[in-house]
Amino acid sequence: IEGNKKESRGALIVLEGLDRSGKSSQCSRLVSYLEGEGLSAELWRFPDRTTNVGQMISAYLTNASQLDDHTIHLLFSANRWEKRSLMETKLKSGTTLIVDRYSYSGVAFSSAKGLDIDWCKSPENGLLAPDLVAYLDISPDKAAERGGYGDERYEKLEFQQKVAEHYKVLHDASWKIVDACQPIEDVEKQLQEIALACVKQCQQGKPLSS
Ligand code: T5A
Ligand code: NA
Repeated sequence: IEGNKKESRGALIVLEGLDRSGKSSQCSRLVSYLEGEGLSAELWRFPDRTTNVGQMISAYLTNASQLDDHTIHLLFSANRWEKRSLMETKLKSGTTLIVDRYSYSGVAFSSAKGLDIDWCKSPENGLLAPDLVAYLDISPDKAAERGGYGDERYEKLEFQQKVAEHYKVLHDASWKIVDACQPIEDVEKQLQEIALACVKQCQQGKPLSS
């Protein structure tokens, strides 16, 4: 009956992984796929370099500015906080968000620099909890072989090796680990299946949490 129909919400789906693991390629393919299935979906990314905070982050990443490790950590977190209410509105209105990096990047990269992991996690408390985290798994060596490993601050093999170790500490059983060394289309197919299942769960009333 129309009157009893519960508004279905969108899913918060996060892709994580080392630099060059293929997140951006897969996020845009996933959005196209979901739209093709008749679903409302948007591509989001963190850092969102378009905001004032995002511009400070971008300057730091391109080595145009220097910042204390704690300060940049808090800016990455602030960049997520400034988007929180819009994310919530979109999700509640039924739009699925495919997000290229989220809090896990924040914690993995900063703790890889040596910052205390609990300190790193604390400013993330209260952000929306993802319904799905898909980790694109690639060795740092393989990732470095891919095109365009550039001049950005963290794009160095030795540092990416540390980040990979810190991501491992963050994994829990709910993460979907996808072998990112497969051909692009195979990774895509796997992500389509797990994302669609997640979207359906959310449509069926899985609550949104912080
Ligand atoms: N960061 C981020 C923090 O420190 N704290 C935080 O809180 C956050 C959010 C910027 C940096 O900021 C750090 C992490 C980062 O170091 P970014 O702007 O997202 O983050 O930049 P990157 O993650 O570095 O984005 P990349 O573009 O490097 O990597 P992607 O998106 O993972 O990879 P993608 O899709 O661009 O692909 C890279 C290359 O590989 C090829 C692609 O064609 C492309 O050439 N490729 C494949 N090749 C073979 N097989 C496959 N399956 C392939 N998939 C892709
Ligand atoms: Na990217």
